[in-house]
Amino acid sequence: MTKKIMVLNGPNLNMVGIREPGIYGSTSYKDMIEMIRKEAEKRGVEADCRQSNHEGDLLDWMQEAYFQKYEGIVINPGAYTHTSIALADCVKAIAPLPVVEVHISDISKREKFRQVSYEAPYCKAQIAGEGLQGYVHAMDVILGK
Ligand code: CA2
Repeated sequence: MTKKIMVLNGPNLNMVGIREPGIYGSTSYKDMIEMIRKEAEKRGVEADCRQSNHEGDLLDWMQEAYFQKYEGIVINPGAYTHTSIALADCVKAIAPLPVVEVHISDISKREKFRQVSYEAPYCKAQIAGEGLQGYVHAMDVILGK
């Protein structure tokens, strides 16, 4: 059976490419997902890509990845990065399943509130500022490449 990586996107990430192209680029969410799926395929894995504006969905899906024995999780939690202790607890709870946090923009160079990540301390890595390639880089981290 093909190995699976779960690729999660949090609130508003379905809007990339539509607004704020200076920060998030001009590629649509649909095209971004297509690129991630193709890159996963090249690596012999399936990217199971999901997006939600609801925190609980992200928690349910992370737990699902754990129980269904995915290879790992790539997650851009969007603004929940900076607010959610529940997401941080979840990353901790599903250890040792590798979770890699991705941000399209370089959050270290943005507003102070974006420089805080509650889950990053429990993640295998945090990748920020690499644009959409950050998702591919994150899959490689999970695959040990
Ligand atoms: O840089 C990232 O990937 C972020 O996770 C994106 C989040 C933001 O809240 C984080 O601080 C950094 C925002 C998601 C996209 O929001 C949009 C807002 C307007 C137009 C298009 C997207």
